[in-house]
Amino acid sequence: MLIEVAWEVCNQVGGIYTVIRSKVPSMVEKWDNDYILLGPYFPQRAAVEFEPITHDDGTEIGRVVQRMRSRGLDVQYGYWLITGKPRVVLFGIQSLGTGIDQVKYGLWQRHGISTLGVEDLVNQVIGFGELVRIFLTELADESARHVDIAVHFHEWMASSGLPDLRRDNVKIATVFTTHATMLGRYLAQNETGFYGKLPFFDWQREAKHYNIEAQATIERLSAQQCHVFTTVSDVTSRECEVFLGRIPDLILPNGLNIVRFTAVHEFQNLHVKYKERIHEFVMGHFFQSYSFDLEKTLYFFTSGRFEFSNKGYDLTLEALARLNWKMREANMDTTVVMFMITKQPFRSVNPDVLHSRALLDEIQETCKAIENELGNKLFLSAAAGEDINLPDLNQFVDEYWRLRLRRTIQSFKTNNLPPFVTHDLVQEDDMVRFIRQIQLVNNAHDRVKVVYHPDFISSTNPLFGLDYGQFVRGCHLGVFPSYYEPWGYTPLECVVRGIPTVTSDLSGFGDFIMQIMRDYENRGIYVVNRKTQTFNEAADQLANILFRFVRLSQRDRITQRNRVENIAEVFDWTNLRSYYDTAHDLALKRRKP
Ligand code: G6P
Ligand code: 1S3
Repeated sequence: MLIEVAWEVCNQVGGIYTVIRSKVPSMVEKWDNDYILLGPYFPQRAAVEFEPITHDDGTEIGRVVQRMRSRGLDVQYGYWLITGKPRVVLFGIQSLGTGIDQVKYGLWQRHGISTLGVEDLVNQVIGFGELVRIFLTELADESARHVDIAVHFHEWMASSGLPDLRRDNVKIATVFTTHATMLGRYLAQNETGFYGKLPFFDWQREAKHYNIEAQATIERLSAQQCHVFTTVSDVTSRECEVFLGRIPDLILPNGLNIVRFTAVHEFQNLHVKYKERIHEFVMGHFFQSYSFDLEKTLYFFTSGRFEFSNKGYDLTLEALARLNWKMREANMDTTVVMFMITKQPFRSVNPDVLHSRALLDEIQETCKAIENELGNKLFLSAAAGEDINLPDLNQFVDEYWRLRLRRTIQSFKTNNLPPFVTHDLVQEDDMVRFIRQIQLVNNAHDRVKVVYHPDFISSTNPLFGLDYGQFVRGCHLGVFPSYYEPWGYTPLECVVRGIPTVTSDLSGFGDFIMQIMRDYENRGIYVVNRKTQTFNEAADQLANILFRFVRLSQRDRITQRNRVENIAEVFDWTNLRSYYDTAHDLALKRRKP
């Protein structure tokens, strides 16, 4: 039996949700009913994704759930309503009550994990870890005589019970995967020259400094005490050695559940369809101040959590400023619109942005009304044979519609520059400051325009009305030259939709591509060298990549989209699951040599 444990089971927070969820169909194919997942129980979130099993299903899982419930613990058992529909057990953390203090005392006494004054999330994680521990101990007892159990823990947020499970010699084989190290995340963001200094960091001192001792210790003990320790890329493996004191046994690259169209032109058609929707936004946003040729406009984007330098937003903006200069020098009439998509606190969408969008819709409706009226009257006139030459079309349009169109156009036009932020931010942030500093503020003469959208894209969004996948399809290039990125799903999400992408050799994905493919650049995956180049050199390299891209002909772009989409299959879980299989086999062997 295989059990995967993660904080993001039925609870989307970030990248691990994508790993677990997209992998389920492939896991169920191998393990069938012998596969279950354990996660935390948050009623509101689970309401959408979870269906309880209400009858006694006669399984050992069902029996363990019943036993825990009879002890007053909140344990939910049912199906996760996603493709593959696996069985899941979710734990209501609150049901431990004040018992949590005893658990924390035990962690300190037995393992030296100090949880004094930690943030609430750490308390929740410890509660979850304890319920997982109880469950696995009971399950191992229940099935001791006839089933081998492998348990795969994802991240420290799932594994605070692991040290006790090993101490008590519970009969399970354990795999622990870290998807980033806590210290790596903090230090990469705050220490210049992080990678050069890496071998010299003292994990304990740094953990204390950033006030993450509990998290870092749980992570370190989990890595050291599991049977098989893994991470998602070679890049992160190097950090593990320093911060966690163990070199990972295996690297488990991330994949997706890839569904490809039978006919190649289908995804190309989708690109055109969703590009039209982005055109509509761009017209509403920019054309009130000035216009440009949409046939010669390219859409670039970046997206991710707001870790300004970790995600390479600084490098992207710097390279865009250089691209702008290059395009102006070369007298190009192409326009690049760059969308910076992330999540930052905001009050609302900027009312001016909403207003201009609404006015554009009004212009469109008025034009449609005129088109209808004109078409009908012209048809009547032609059928009556009133004039065999094309008559003066103006006579067919009512004075009312002419005036209405003129008024709407007048109120649409403004002398202000199009704003480079779409929302009213609670606080000015690094992105805004950087954009101002490099002066990419949407001047008419700039060839590169910037739209900073501090909210993730969703279909209910009033500005685009597209979901994230559709938005990606409508763009021409994804730009993700990260400085700290254990794996990085965003470039992969471009590849599977046939959209070329930029990544970096410091991201797990970029590093992996360089290992498995020679002509990746020719296939539409550009890798910026951030390992050995300075910020300035990397910005130059990226600007050159972008400049080459904007000079491709449409025909070349179409070919490149076909090529990049062809790579998608490599990242299908049906191919990458084998890395997980190896980890589970190895853990079972190590437990029972
Ligand atoms: C797809 C469509 C073509 C269209 C092209 C636009 O390939 O099948 O009909 O011309 O996209 O490509 P572009 O890179 O200019 O958005
Ligand atoms: C982590 O999520 P993040 O964006 O905080 O895990 C992801 C899944 O393995 C990985 O893609 C990403 O690089 C990590 O950073």
